[in-house]
Amino acid sequence: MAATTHYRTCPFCEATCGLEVKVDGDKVLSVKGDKEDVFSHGFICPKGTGLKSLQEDPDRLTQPMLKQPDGTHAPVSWDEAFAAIDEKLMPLLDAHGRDACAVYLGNPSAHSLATLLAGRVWIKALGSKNIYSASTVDQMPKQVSAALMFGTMLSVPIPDVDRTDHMLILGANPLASNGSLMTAPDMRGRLRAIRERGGKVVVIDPRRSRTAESADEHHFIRPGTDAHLLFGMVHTLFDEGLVSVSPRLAKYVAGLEQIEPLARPFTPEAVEAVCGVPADDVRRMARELAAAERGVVYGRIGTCTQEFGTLASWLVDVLNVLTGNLDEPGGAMFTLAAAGQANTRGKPGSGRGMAAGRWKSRVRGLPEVFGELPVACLAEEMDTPGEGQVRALITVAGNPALSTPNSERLERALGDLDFMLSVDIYVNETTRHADVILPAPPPLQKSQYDLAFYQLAVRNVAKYSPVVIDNGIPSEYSTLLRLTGVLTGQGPNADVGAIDDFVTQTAVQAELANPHSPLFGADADALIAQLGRRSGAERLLDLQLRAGPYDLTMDDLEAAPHGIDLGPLQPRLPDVLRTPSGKVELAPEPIVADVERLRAALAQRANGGMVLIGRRQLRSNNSWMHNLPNLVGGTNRCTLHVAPGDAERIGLVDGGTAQVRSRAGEIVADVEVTDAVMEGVVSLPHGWGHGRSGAQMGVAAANAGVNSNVLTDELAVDPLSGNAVLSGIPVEVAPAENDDVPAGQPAVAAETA
Ligand SMILES: Nc1nc2c(c(=O)[nH]1)N[C@H]1C(S)=C(S)[C@@H](COP(=O)(O)OP(=O)(O)OC[C@H]3O[C@@H](n4cnc5c(=O)[nH]c(N)nc54)[C@H](O)[C@@H]3O)O[C@H]1N2
Ligand SMILES: Nc1nc2c(c(=O)[nH]1)N[C@H]1C(S)=C(S)[C@@H](COP(=O)(O)OP(=O)(O)OC[C@H]3O[C@@H](n4cnc5c(=O)[nH]c(N)nc54)[C@H](O)[C@@H]3O)O[C@H]1N2
Ligand code: SF4
Ligand SMILES: [Mo]
Repeated sequence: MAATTHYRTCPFCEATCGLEVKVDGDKVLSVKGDKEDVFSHGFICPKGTGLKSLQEDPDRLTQPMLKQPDGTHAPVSWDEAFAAIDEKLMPLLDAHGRDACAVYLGNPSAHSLATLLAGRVWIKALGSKNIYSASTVDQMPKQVSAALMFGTMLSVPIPDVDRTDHMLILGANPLASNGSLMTAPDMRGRLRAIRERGGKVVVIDPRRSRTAESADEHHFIRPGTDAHLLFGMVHTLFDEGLVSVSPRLAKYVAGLEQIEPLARPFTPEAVEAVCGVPADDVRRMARELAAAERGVVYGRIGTCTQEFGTLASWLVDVLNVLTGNLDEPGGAMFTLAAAGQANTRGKPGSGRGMAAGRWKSRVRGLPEVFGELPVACLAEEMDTPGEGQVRALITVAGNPALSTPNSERLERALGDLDFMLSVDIYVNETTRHADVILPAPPPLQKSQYDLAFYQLAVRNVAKYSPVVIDNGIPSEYSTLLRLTGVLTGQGPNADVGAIDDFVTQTAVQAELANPHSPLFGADADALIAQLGRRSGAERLLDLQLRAGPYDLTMDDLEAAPHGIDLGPLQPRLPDVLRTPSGKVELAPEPIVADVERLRAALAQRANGGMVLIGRRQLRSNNSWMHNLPNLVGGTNRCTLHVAPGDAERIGLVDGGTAQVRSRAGEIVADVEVTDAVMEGVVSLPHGWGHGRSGAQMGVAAANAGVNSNVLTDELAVDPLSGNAVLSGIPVEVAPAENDDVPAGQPAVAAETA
């Protein structure tokens, strides 16, 4: 066979880089950046080549796995696997009701067209209130603040990095993560360009991260206190007469008058005592932001996975409004995606607003948000007996055994389930508990369109990548539709094509009946005929494109393998809004009510105790890329970063080990002494802790590390979003007592990951 060249989007992170992939049959010859990609222009990070190693990974599943009586997993046919699901799951649902089966959707499911589009179908067919996802260990606070302020959960204002002169970054390290809630390939180049055009980049982080290192200015902050700092800046703007909301913006904003009184107690001096940023710097940062012609504040996971996550997420956009930077070029803008965006659907300019609190979790009574419950509640829903107890679990592309708080409790509960099904690519820490594991195709064996991340991009772009290598693993779309067949009582061998036709017809009917759709009133049969030869996820995407704000179809995307550039972000107010008032709600009632908690915390001074934070590593991807030999090792190791002063005080040495204990658990970690982390804070990356019995990931087991989520506390959540607090966990740190614990390798030159 001859080598062929294919262009496709990398699915591993939010940056959506274009890759050039050369294959010969099913052998991958090379993976490079696609120089002609309209968005990434050839940029690629070290993980991009993981596409090849993942394709070749002998541990990756290619067949369904069935748990045997002795607890091991053995390969079976698809028919046998679905027969087992039908036989075990359906009687359980009949006996205990639909809520007895919980769902957990992991991060890669947000990167997959197939799982996103099928998700609406099979989860509805299951009909459970116990829906969980990685969102509540991630960005849920931002979704809550965005929905309350602008009306939908993905109406997140995106930094217009390519036109800004001043960028204040809190709790994000895009030089390692490659950007999040800000889809932008090559953040290093984009941040450098800000400085080259005379602008300024300021980073707020308890660690001197890669991004902090390359910025103009970096301030350490005590973990979990960003909302205090941001309120101190808001206070300064009012105090010094620096609020400048343009007349255009003022027309669309409600609640402005409530902000000044809310900010009053948060004087720069008062917040300094809590967050550790000097009052003069707080004032200066506020003045510089206000003075910038085009400035933007951007907060990411460090501002979300904390005690005041929703407040901090809200204050980021309050500052963007008060400095006149919302919806302005170079400020924080709303992306206009080609497909699937809720804020382009329905009547422009107003809507139903945020949905939350329609039901509560059984044990702790935490409210549902956007149809899901906090994953911090999942273990207790499984291990607390009584009416409504969760007895079964379906995971799709998730590894909650490593990624969610108090994971030891969760793992115990997983072991006690009556039934568990996973759709995944590995037998790992989570799926080893599953009765049935259905394999998902690896990236080169599936098509891609980033339905979610093109809604959060710094430019308007659209790109579709077809399957490169077809090795016969069914797409997750058809696997999950086959599961729908089981869940709707059609048995294990339902006609997936018929379910797919039904799904498409239902979607077409809904579109034609929507008076605000460009397809309103069209003829259903004619439209279905136009959707033509495609089926499955592609056909649904074609429909969404036709119903979207650009004149695009799947044919257009297929004809543009390097993507379609739809231009820089444009002002979208007021049409983007879906709040009931038709305004930007600057002071939403639930958030205002939570400010009192933040004010009370002004009295809390640091008590001298240590707190734990995480960090992301350039060559990792949460928990699941540690089996790729070209990525693990070297600086990509699981080490506890400790500041030199703390190490000396506690008696820790570089290359030694430390015992770290929290309310939830205890671990022993290899120590790396580095002044990149502030005093009083230790940092451990998440996603490690491999090598568990029953898992089948040889390379990961040899580079096991320890699981930071043994230490995080499932009882600590941000009340408005239910998001887990993963940053600022109180811990006790001591030299490891026991010398048989494997000691750390000699520290490599301290990587500021
Ligand atoms: N302490 C701490 N914990 C954290 C974080 C933190 O910063 N600190 N970060 C949190 C964040 S932001 C996130 S998003 C979560 C992630 O939490 P999860 O999504 O639960 O975890 P991942 O490690 O992303 O695991 C992804 C799973 O999907 C599988 N997989 C990979 N590709 C595919 C595919 O194409 N199809 C299918 N079906 N499966 C696939 C992998 O084998 C793995 O089992 O972790 C969170 N946990
Ligand atoms: N290489 C790589 N890329 C990834 C991932 C990965 O695992 N590896 N994961 C992907 C996922 S799922 C996500 S969600 C994104 C996340 O993308 P980012 O939000 O950019 O995530 P991080 O790189 O963890 O950066 C968070 C920063 O917040 C800091 N921080 C911790 N606590 C606080 C705090 O209280 N206040 C402030 N101001 N800062 C704090 C940490 O020190 C860290 O530097 O990355 C994605 N990209
Ligand atoms: S930055 Fe993200 S999308 Fe780009 S190559 Fe790296 S992992 Fe893939
Ligand atoms: Mo994430």
